[in-house]
Amino acid sequence: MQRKILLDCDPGHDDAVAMMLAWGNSSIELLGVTTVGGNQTLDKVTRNALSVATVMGMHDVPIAAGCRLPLVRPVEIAPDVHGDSGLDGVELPEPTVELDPRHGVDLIIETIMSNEPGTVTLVPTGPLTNIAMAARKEPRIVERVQEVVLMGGGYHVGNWSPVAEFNIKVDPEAAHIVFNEKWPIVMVGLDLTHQALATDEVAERIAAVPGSLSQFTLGLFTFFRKAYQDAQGFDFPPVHDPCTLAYLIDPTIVETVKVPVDVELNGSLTTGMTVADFRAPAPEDCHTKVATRLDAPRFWGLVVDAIDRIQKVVDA
Ligand SMILES: [Ca+2]
Repeated sequence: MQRKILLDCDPGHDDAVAMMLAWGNSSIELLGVTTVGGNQTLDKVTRNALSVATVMGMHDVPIAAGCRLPLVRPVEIAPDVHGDSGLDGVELPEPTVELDPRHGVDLIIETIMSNEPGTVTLVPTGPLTNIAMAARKEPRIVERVQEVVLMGGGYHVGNWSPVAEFNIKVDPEAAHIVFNEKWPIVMVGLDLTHQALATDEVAERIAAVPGSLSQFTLGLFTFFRKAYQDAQGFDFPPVHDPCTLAYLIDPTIVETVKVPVDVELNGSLTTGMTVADFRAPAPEDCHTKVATRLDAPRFWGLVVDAIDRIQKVVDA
């Protein structure tokens, strides 16, 4: 059975790969894409989403722009990691996919409310502003959502501070709202996504797929690798966001453990930290899981298959 998902993203190199996996895997039904200010400004990431949709021939999935700014804090973007466009390293085509006129938050609400309860999964891969706003605007979505599988946070390391990950750090109040609603949450954080490294071997596997989409992906990886080398001291870039989709496609690829998680708002050093409590067996009502271990070869197998499948449809 297909998993119906809404992808809420800020493309973003790894978001672009998440779009490929969401669009190019037969066990996912992509109901919509919403954008949020994050890796770059809302205008830039929205254009990037439309361009990536154009590259993939994705014309029938609504794409709507969401929130421009975090709920409380000043906006932060990540040009050191994603470049001036938010998707540097590739030639982005002029979009031929049109933007849905709705606000992203309304697209999220309308999609959840118009589908059977318990059938729509939210997949946020940017700051959680849209998801928090949707939960506040229409609280009934919380019990209708099947699961929230988000890229963000980490229980051991940070990347935007010693202990905070970018998506959570940019809008910690939104993250606090999302983690404290009682929907089932899977936190696919840095502990997991730092295992999703685009190594030379991965690049070779992608390069072996005929067509332009593999070249597009390699262009993304080349820029992303340099950025991660320069800004964060990685040999190879971690491709965070598609790990959420891998979990949904095949949960045996992403191991999880049930632990309570909350978001620090008031720390002088730790604001935006996702605090996971590993001390004891999780309480009965624990609604959060954290991702711990990735089967990287099978994860990359999914990405390669998605690129191949999309290319064949584009060529047909
Ligand atoms: Ca992202």
